[in-house]
Amino acid sequence: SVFEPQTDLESFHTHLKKSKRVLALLGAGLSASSGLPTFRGAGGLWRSVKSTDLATPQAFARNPGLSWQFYNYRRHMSLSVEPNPAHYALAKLARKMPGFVTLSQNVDGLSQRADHPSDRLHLLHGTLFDLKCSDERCDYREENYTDPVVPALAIPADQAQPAGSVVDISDSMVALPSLTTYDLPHCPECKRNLLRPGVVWFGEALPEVVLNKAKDYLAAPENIDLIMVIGTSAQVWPAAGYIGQARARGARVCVVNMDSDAPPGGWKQGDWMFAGDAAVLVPELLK
Ligand code: BJW
Repeated sequence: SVFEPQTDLESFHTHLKKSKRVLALLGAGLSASSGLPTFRGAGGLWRSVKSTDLATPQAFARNPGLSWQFYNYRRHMSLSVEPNPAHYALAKLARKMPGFVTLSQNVDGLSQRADHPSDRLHLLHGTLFDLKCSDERCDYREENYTDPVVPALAIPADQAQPAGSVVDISDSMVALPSLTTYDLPHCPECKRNLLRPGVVWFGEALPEVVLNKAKDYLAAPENIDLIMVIGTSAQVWPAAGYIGQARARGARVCVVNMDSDAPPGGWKQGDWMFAGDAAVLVPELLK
């Protein structure tokens, strides 16, 4: 494109200081240095299946046991790691700036654990720690941090590692116990169907309350000063579309990504690109 993004902290700090309405769009790269894998690229395979192929209603219908192994493991890993300095820096900005809103694609619960104010943390793709009935006609939902989610999904301990470590069942060379439907979590309300994780799979609608929060923020008469696009490949919709919508309301775009050629829809004058680890860069940017 005609414009090269700015890369200096100073011009970013100057703009942030003047900003009143700021959005952050978060993706898996934010939690990478906490030790959680991203979806695309290295680490995006789970037992030689693409993680994104497991994130579908079809994968759950075909093999609910494998799907639950995947999600129970992700819950365990998410609970085992800690928020990193970027999660804390974003939470701090949210406490300081009433016009700051986070739209997170992450389901790992790390922003919540960093004390991000919940009224301005909108979870576009749900969370691993909500469970709901897999039958849409049943409205059962619960918040659930039990690890393992049911005893049959307990991950074997890794004897070669420090106490508390589990074997890496994302590696297809590691044997998985075989499961029957009976072993999986069931809905206590309809007592017939399986529970499923309260995340948004491909082809499913995002939570209506969350869509409405984003829509209201973008429709407000006041301009948006800035959107920070942190650790996301911005390939998944409607999340990716918020970048263009924020631009249309006047926002400058600041991308923080390990991969320096990840411009979401090309650069415009006044944008920033900070290439590197979000856990290092975001605290510098928000200092
Ligand atoms: C670092 C780093 C470090 C690494 N520091 N950076 C319009 C056009 C085309 C298609 C569609 C469209 N509208 C809807 C669709 C269909 C579909 C879609 O978007 N498809 C595209 C892939 C083409 N969207 C949907 O189906 C959505 N539903 C919907 O729109 O409903 C209505 C409808 C349906 C069908 C048709 C039309 C309308 C739902 C999307 C749900 C996405 N769900 C998942 C799984 C959640 C559950 C789970 O966790 O298992 O969400 S998929 C997966 O991708 C997950 C993520 O939140 C999401 C985004 O991934 P993210 O976070 O960007 O991760 P990566 O791995 O892609 O990128 C990581 C980045 O970090 C990289 O750039 C690295 O470089 C960087 N990085 N380490 C900084 N240390």
